[in-house]
Amino acid sequence: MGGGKIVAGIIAPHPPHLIYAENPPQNEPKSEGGWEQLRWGYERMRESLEEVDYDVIVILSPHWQTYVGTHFLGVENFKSLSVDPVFPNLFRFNYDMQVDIELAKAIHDQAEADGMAVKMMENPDFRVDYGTIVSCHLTRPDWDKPIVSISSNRSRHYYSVEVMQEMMMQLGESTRKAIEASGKRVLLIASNSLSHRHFTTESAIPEDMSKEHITSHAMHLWDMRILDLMREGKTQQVVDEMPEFIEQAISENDGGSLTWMFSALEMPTYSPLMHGYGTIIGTGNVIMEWQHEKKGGI
Ligand code: 2X7
Ligand code: FE2
Repeated sequence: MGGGKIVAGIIAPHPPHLIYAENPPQNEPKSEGGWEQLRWGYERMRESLEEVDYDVIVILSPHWQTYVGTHFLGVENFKSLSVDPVFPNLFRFNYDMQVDIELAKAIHDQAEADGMAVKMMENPDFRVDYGTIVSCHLTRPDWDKPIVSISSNRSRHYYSVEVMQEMMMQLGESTRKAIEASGKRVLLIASNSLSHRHFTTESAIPEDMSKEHITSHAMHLWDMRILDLMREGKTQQVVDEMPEFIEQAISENDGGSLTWMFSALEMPTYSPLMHGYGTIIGTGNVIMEWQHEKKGGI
């Protein structure tokens, strides 16, 4: 077919606190708000994405962890209750999502042809990870677009950050080739926090913002360094510095989502839109958009 396109790529972090604070009807626990800077950032990003025409969302979440290969959701509809294992007091979310199996299979097949170990996940009772659910909800609360959900192969843990990066660079290329061949217009989501050192105790009122701050100055400096590099269009340098960032800031990019997205976007050198930055239980989170089609990307 051909003519498919990645129209935009975003970093959309997934702490369940953001859903809790937003009080959507799907989530059982109710809050008094909180984490407004990040939620306003998401609001700005949703406004910006209203101008982007896309058919499907393709997302990679570090909370769907697979150790043998990269997996793809392969059932048309998933509907269940997602309970966060660490924060059941904040996140008990009724989800109902459609999967674009055709595109999922196309990326799977392309990655396989390119030498990767892959698998379609065809168990209808599979519980979708909360990273995928939170990022998709906050990006598109109407749930009116199908998604392709890609697992995070934990090659970082089995091997090293360097092996993870090589695999994600390949997966990004395979993703791009399959999208181009599909004829579809695609929004990519890298679902992750930046620095990822978090508090180990919860305050009496989880949304008490007088208790929210970055865990340390060192984490702040790391987040600002990576943010500045991305804003300057130095995505290759971000990838080059990733091993140190992951080692020193326990970055959630160890799941590969950012490297995968940059590779799929062909290492963009233009400036992304900065929609917001904020901390959640001490971790650093940014909401950022690469306006790929507008900037002349494929
Ligand atoms: O998954 C997360 C996260 N990445 C950061 C902070 C808090 C909770 O969940
Ligand atoms: Fe996370």
